[in-house]
Amino acid sequence: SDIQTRPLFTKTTKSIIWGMQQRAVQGMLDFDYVCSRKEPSVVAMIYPFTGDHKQKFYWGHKEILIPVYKNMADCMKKHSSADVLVSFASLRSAYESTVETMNYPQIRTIAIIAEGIPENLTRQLIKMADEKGVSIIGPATVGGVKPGCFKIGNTGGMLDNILSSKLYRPGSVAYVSRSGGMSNELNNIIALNTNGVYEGVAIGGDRYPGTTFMDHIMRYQTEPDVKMIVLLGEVGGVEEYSLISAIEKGEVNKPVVAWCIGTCAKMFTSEVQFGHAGACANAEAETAEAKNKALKAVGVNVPHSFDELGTVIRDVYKQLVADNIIIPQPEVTPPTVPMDFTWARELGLIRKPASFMTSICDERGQELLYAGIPITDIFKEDMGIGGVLSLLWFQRRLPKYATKFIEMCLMVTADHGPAVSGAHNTIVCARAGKDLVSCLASGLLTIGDRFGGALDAAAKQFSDAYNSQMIPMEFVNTMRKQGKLIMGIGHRVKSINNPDMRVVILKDYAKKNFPSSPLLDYAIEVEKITTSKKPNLILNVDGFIGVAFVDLLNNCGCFTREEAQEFVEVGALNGLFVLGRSMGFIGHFLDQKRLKQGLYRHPWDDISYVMPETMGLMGTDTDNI
Ligand code: Q5B
Repeated sequence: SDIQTRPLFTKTTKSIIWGMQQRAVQGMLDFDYVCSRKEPSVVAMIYPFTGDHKQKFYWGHKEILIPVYKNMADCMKKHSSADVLVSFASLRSAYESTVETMNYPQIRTIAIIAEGIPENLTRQLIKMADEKGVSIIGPATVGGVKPGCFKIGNTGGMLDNILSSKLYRPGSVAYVSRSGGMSNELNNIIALNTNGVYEGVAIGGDRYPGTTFMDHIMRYQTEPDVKMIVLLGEVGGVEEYSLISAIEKGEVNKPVVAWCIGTCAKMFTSEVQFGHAGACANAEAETAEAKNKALKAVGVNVPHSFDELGTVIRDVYKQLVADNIIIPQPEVTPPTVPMDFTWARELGLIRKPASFMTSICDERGQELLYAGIPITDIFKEDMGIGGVLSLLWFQRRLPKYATKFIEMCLMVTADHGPAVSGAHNTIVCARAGKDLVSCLASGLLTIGDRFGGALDAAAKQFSDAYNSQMIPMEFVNTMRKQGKLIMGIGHRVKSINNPDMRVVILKDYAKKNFPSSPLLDYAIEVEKITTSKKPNLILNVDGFIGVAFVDLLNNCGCFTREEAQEFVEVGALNGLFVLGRSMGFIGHFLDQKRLKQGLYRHPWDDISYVMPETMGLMGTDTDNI
């Protein structure tokens, strides 16, 4: 047949890949590059599940783009010189896509990688391929390799393997095997014992391979550069007998080394089915032992065991060299292909400073870790939100009373009605039709010195005053003299006569559970002075949490003073209000959506329009201003 006479691959073979197999394609391109091919062997990809686009690959050091087509017809039309299709289609779609491929006469060779295609479908494919003169390699195979010319998909493994098996340049030995895995072994054995592989095909382990041992052996017989043939058969099937009869008829007269795997089957008392679908002896003649014996009988070089295969191959090769049939050529160093970054790092060949550092959470292992503690332990120990927050924010397992205090802070700050600045903005934003994240962000961005964001500044001001041993009165006076507001003091609606129950609850808890609370005591003294001036100048919720948290950090025994101070300086405490109030803002967003509130427009009568022009006009009459 056609396949027995024409070369399947040349130095200019162009192929199309069916399936989004970037790694395999990159492997083929790297192979091409080390083979010193002028152009990549992959010209396009077909992938029906995305639109037409381009994928980036490396050609040596350079980046190249390979087009991906949704539609096979478009691909074939644009790449009419491609005559090989490597199909990575799944076992479900391989039949259909192969039938479709055979509608395009430009494709002469199809490699089918999928395993498990129903045998009746494979037989239909083989029939169609025979009628159309198409060669099918596979199914259930990695494919094959022709050093210096073409590599099907992942055949030959990674680049280091290709280099060590010298697959970048042709040798004189052609092989055929069933197994893809064993073909890699053959690449290695042949490279170690001869001048290398000329071509190798793994026909696949199914009962009905698209092309047979003999298809390839006959091609090797006609190819002048093939000087010896290696066959790695296996238990099951009778194809090895076709070789025997071809040798007997003189149709194959090149030296052949052969071994059928599966001789160990005789050690089993029952019938053995090996990994390949076809690897099962249905008659005595199909056993590996019988076939090895028959091959030997017609002059094939058959080792005593697989271990001896390399030695026998070497002996035959040496004889061919001695007879001047093979003239070993000087080695040429192949071009260097840059190593893949991830692979180089895996091998420990390179190091790279990390762009990011992180110390709170590690999701890479089997289990998520918060500050080194597995998530299952966090639940087992019922650490709660306060425990999680203490790990992620403070990298410590804080005592139970502290994690409970954190949770209480989040609870009391969760919401304070729709009228406060942040909630108002969230509501206006929701009514303008924005989404949850935008509305939440709008509310959060309102948090600042005057509204909800005074915790850290309060902690700092009070700590500085306390640490410099200012008495409360001196602190209040100094701040007034400097014209500065005391952060954490004052409230729009709460006052000494209308106490803020949130603060009352927290104060009660802190007094009962904290080991000591010197800064809180100090702030309460300051509050006595400010409220004596004006009843609303209370220690507000921001101020309370700010100072109480300093006491907690300083006295819980988990931090040094410097560490505690650093948290205040970086602004950790405002985080408590931000986190707590996020609950409320999200609530307001959902509420507005639920109530189907339309666009908000502020009423004119609530805005005093003071135009610069008006002021200018009135400038002559100051009484009007
Ligand atoms: N005076 C909070 O002011 C407010 C003084 C002060 C010394 C002070 C004001 C303030 C510091 C920042 C702060 C957090 C703007 C507040 C929060 C969360 C919330 C909110 C909610 C929630 C209120 C009247 C007189 C003036 C002022 C003097 C005022 N504050 N003196 N130190 N800190 N505080 N923010 O009522 O002589 O008459 O000119 O900025 O801690 O945001 O619920 O609403 O959960 O959502 O507008 O609780 O205190 O008072 O500015 O008219 O001042 O008191 O100098 O004196 P008011 P003003 P004078 S908690």
